[in-house]
Amino acid sequence: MSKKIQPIILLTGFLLVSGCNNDTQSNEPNNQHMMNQQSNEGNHHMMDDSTMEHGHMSHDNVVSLKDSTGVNELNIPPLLTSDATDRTEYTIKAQTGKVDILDGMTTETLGYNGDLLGPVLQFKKGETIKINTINELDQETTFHWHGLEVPGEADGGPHTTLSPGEKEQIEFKVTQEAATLWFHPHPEGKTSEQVYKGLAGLIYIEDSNSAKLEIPKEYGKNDIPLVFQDRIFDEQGQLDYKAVMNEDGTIGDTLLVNGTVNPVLPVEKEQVRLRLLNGSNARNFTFKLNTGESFVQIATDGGFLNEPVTLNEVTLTPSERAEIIIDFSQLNSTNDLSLINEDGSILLPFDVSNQEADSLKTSEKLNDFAVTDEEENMPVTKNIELFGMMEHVEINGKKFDPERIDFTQEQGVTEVWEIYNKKDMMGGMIHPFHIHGTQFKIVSRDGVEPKEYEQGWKDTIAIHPGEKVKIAIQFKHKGVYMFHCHILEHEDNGMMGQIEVK
Ligand SMILES: [Cu+2]
Repeated sequence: MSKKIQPIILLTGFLLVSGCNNDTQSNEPNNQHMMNQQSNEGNHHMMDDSTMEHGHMSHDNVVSLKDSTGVNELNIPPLLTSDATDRTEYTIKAQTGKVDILDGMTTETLGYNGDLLGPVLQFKKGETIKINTINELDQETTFHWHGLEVPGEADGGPHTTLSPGEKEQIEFKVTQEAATLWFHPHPEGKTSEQVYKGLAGLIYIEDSNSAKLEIPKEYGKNDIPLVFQDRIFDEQGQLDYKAVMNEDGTIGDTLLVNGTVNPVLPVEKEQVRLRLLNGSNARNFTFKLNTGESFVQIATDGGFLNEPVTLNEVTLTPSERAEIIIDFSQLNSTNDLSLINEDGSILLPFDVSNQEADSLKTSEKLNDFAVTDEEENMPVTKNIELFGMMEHVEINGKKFDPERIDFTQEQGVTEVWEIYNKKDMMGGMIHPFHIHGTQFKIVSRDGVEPKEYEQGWKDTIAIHPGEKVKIAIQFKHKGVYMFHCHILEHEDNGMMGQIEVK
């Protein structure tokens, strides 16, 4: 956690005179400040008005990603099977690795049960799961199950670190509905670097509803896991986090999808389900087809939407998920088709075969989700104010203190929280706000009912500068849980608090 002196902000001329923090910034040419066309000095002095207007390290004008050339077939992570045939027991090891990500270069990485990223864990609702977590790194780590409704002691927050060489078995029952969740480390002040170097994996929950729905389900064929992460490789092909780290969120120019650079996804002319995870430290993605054609979204972070929602684009801030279905049999042309980002950069080209696959009709009714009248009319009982920039980020005027409990809530009791992203004099930035150990409902954004594609279970929500969002939230289990900004550098800089559920 940063113990830096707060900057004295002089309004006249927007001069920032600070500590001056340049000791924490690298002069490497591929530093994000340079990529934003700001000199290292310029970041603190004489920023032009347009930069100021959109908020310091604005995420609106970050460096574009290099287009995927589509030369490498997308890596599909293995599904992790149980260690035992008579029970659901798994082993997950955090370890170091070496991968030839770039041509002719070997990158030092971190991974779960492998060199980079992790396998996909598949749980069924109702199962009791045992996971043997093993830390084979030379540093502390934790195993956090993002979006999973588990007791605080199994959640893998910063209080439950494993030292190098340490093992721990955790156990929990899966009580929530079908969803695409993920897991990653959460050690205090070290999350950004460990995720950046490759520690992340997906969790699928299936239930009786997902089993009966007509949706694409063939893993790796028409049900595709997609972990999007932007990175900066140095000239030796390494992920030198300390050299490129940005206090306001580390943004890269090179996209990895499931750890693959320049990926291409082969598909047949059929409906294909893409399970999108924004696994970046800080970059927001707006996914769309380069033809502008539509697709349907079927799921949010924590479950299915009530019905497929037709969209032309879907935006995900760090750690948010969405499941979408693209019907490749219905598109006008399948030549040069790709998933692109808002600025047009090619994220994932599709190699569409001429083969027509069996056509499937997506179920029109997917789920039974609702914000009740009672929840809509409940008074706000917890207020969260997000504020700040760089290392001076805070929640309700405070930085994270592992010894301080910020809120308490009773197990199984729904409350309405209001989360406010307070603008700073430079406009502020979007903070993706995440709460551990539960899924919540969005009641309103600035008093207005959320859009159809947000009417589903969420564990992370993008809060825009100046926006006030109400959520209805309850915890099924007891324990201490984190709530924090999921720009990982903001989290590491203390934009995090704790709630104790009793
Ligand atoms: Cu933030």
